[in-house]
Amino acid sequence: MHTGACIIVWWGMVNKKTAFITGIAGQDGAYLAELLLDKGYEVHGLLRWDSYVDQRDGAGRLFDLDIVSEISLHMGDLTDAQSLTGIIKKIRPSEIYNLAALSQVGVSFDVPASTLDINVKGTLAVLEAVRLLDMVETTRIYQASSSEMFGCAPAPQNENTPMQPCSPYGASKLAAYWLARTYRDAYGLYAANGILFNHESPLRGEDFVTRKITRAVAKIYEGSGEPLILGNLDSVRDWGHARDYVRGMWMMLQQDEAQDFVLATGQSKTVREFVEKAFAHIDIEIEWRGFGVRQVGCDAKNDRVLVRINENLFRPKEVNYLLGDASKAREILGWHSSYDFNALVAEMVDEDIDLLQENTSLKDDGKCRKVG
Ligand code: NAP
Ligand code: F7E
Repeated sequence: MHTGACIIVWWGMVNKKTAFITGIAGQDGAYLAELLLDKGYEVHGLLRWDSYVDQRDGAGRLFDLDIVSEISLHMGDLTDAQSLTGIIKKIRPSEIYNLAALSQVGVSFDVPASTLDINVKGTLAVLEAVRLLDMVETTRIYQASSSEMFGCAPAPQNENTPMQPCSPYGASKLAAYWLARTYRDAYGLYAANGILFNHESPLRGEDFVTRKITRAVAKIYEGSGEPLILGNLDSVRDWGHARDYVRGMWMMLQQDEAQDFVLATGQSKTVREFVEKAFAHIDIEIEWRGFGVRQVGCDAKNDRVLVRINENLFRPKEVNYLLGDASKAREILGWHSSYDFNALVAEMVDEDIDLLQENTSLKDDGKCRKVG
C-alpha cells in the first residue's frame, strides 16, 4: 500500500466515530444502528437485562436487519445510573442517541411512575454521566423528544408551539426535553431534541395502532376470520417512515450548534383512514355502519364484519390532532420525508403478509418459527 493510502486508512481508524444508542433494540434504534454502521461508525447499544439474556427475542430487530454481529451490546438499564455511567465511561462515545423509553402512550396511564422513572430519570442519568465524566466537549447527545409533548396544542405544531402534554408519557418527555435544554444552556453540552411526530415501519412494535392494523389485515388476507379490534378511530396523526426519521436524528448531531427540531411529514390522517387504506391494499373496501362504540367496519362486497370497536382501548385522555410543521428541519438540516402515506401503508401490509407466509412455510417444514 502507498504511504498516502496508509495514512488515509490510519486517519479513518483513529477518527472512527463511536456511537452509543440506548433503546437499540427498538424500532428506531435498529434502523439508526444500521444507518450508523453504513456511515462507518463503531456502534454500541444498551440492552435491558432480559433482552440481553434472550437476544434472539429481545434484539429481534437487529437480527432481522442482519446487523447484530457488527454491534457491541451492553447489558444495562436506563434507570440504573451507576451501570450506565460505567458503560459510557468505557466506550467514551462521540455521539449518544438516547432512544430508550417507555414509549407506549396508553400504557403510560397504567404505569405513570415507571414512565417517569425511565423517561425522565433515565435521561437525567445520561446527561449527568456525560457531565460527570468530563465528556461535555467530546460527546454529543440526541434526545428522543416527541410530538406527544404538544398534546392538545392547536395544529400545525412546530418548535415554537406551546406544549400542553396530556398523558404521563407526554409529560415525561417534556421534562426530559427541558433537562436536555437545561444541560445545554447551563453546561454547554451539545444536546439536541428531536421532536418527532409518529413514525412507523415494518419494525414497529405490534402494540402501536399502525402495526396492529397491518398485522390484522395481513392475517385476514391469509384467511383469518378474526376482526380487527380498535379504540378511537377519529384521532389524527402525522405518520412518516422511521427510516427517514433516524436519518434526521443523525443530521441533528452534525450541526455546528445543538438545536431542537421537529420532524414530520406535514400530512395528517385519521386512524380510520389508515384502516381503510390498509384494507384497500388487499382489495377490500371498508364500509362503516352504526355509531360510537357499536360502529363496525364491513367488507362492502359481502357484509362481513372486519373491524370492531372496544371502549377499553380508549385512553383516559386523547391527543386528538397532531400535524407537524418541519420547515426548520427542511431549511437548516436539508431534511425531508421521502415516503408518502400510501407507500408507508403498502410496505407495512406487504411485509406483514410476507412474514406470515414465511412463518407458515417454516411451520409446515417442521422448522423453528422466524423470530421478529
Ligand atoms: P420502541 O420501539 O418502544 O423502543 C424503545 C426501546 O427502549 C426498547 O427497545 C426498550 O427495550 C428500550 N427500553 C425501555 N425501557 C428501558 C430501560 N429501562 N432501559 C433500557 N432500555 C429500555 O420505541 P421507538 O419507536 O423505537 O422510539 C424510540 C424513541 O423515540 C423512544 O424514546 C420514543 O419515546 C421516542 N419517539 C418515538 C416516536 C415514534 O413514533 N416511534 C415518536 C416520537 C418519539 P425492550 O425492548 O427491552 O423493552
Ligand atoms: O396510537 C389510537 C390511539 O399507540 C395512535 C408513540 O410512538 O407516537 C406514538 O404514540 C392513535 C391514538 O401511537 C388503538 O388512541 C385506536 O390516538 O399508535 P399509537 P401514539 O399514541 O400516537 C408518539 C409521537 C410517540 O412519541 C409515542 O412513543 O391510535 N388507537 N385504537 C389505538 N392505539 C393503539 N395503540 N391501539 C389501538 O388498538
